[in-house]
Amino acid sequence: MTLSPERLAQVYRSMKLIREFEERLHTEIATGEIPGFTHLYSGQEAVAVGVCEALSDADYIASTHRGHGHCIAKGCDVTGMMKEIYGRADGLCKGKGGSMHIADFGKGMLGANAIVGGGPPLAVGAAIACQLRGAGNVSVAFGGDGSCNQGTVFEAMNLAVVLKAPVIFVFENNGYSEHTGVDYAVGSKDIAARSAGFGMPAEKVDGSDFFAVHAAMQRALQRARAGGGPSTIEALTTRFFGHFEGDPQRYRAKDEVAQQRRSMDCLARFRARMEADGGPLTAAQLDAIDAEVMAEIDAAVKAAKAAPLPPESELTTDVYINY
Ligand SMILES: Cc1ncc(C[n+]2csc(CCOP(=O)(O)OP(=O)(O)O)c2C)c(N)n1
Ligand SMILES: [Mg+2]
Repeated sequence: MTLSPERLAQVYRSMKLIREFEERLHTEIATGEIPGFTHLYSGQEAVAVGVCEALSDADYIASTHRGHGHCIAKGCDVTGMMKEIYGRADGLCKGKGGSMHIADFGKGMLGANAIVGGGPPLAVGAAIACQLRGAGNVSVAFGGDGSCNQGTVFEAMNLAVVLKAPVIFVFENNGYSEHTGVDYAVGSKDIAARSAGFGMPAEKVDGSDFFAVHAAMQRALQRARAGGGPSTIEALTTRFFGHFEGDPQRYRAKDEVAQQRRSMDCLARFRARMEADGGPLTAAQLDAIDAEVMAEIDAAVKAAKAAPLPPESELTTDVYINY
């Protein structure tokens, strides 16, 4: 175990925050109070947290349409995010972005992105900026299994290899692109091997195991920070909800999710690992973190519901950035 007890507690806290954020949103969305479209990240927490644990605010991530987990793992303020999703004036993006466009440049979070395969070119651009600044910072491109079929992603991977850009491509293979299974949609059936074809190291990890993701990320990070160029991590994972909120999920077996909640729950697996290793975190410590997180999410929802909507006078501002 290379992480201190304090950092392990932070890891568990981040994964639990993501889970409760999403589980609570699932309930709140059903009330009809939240505008827009939402894609929940529950089930994939170990990927976001395993990847972001060793990143600083000066390292960048480019996210996807399923971005809440990436934001939380990168340190975005949970209340600011909740307000953003509720479309409130003091949300992280003034309530104008919503679930699919949360960004926080101060935290190196370049934005969720409704364009599948839109993140990798941005992440490569950010990586080139890191390379030019020469401070050893890196950039991460998150994408789903569906994104690996996009031309933008191919071009981004090739350019990263050619320029030895300090970027890590993280493909979260949750088995589906919308309602289409990965076995049907990905010709080679092997995303990591496809990345390797571009000339970079690529490994496949168990995305429900924080420690496996973290170890792979350490290898990729060392390489990128040392000027060795890009790497790919394919994390095998699952989503506990539908593609979007409201998806009836008729393309999944009846008991598929229930079974995966039993066998692929990264929080349960983290707890089991602590128990098997005899610590360093006890069950009581983890329970205390759970209680803190529940209170934090509850407060975030209350604050979001009470916050003002943007005034009409702000309707046409922030359309273009002001430098
Ligand atoms: C360029 C583009 N094509 C199609 C879509 C419609 N779309 C939105 S999400 C999605 C599936 C993405 O699947 P995947 O990359 O596996 O991510 P997941 O939803 O599983 O997290 C698609 C096809 C889009 N948003 N952008
Ligand atoms: Mg997918």
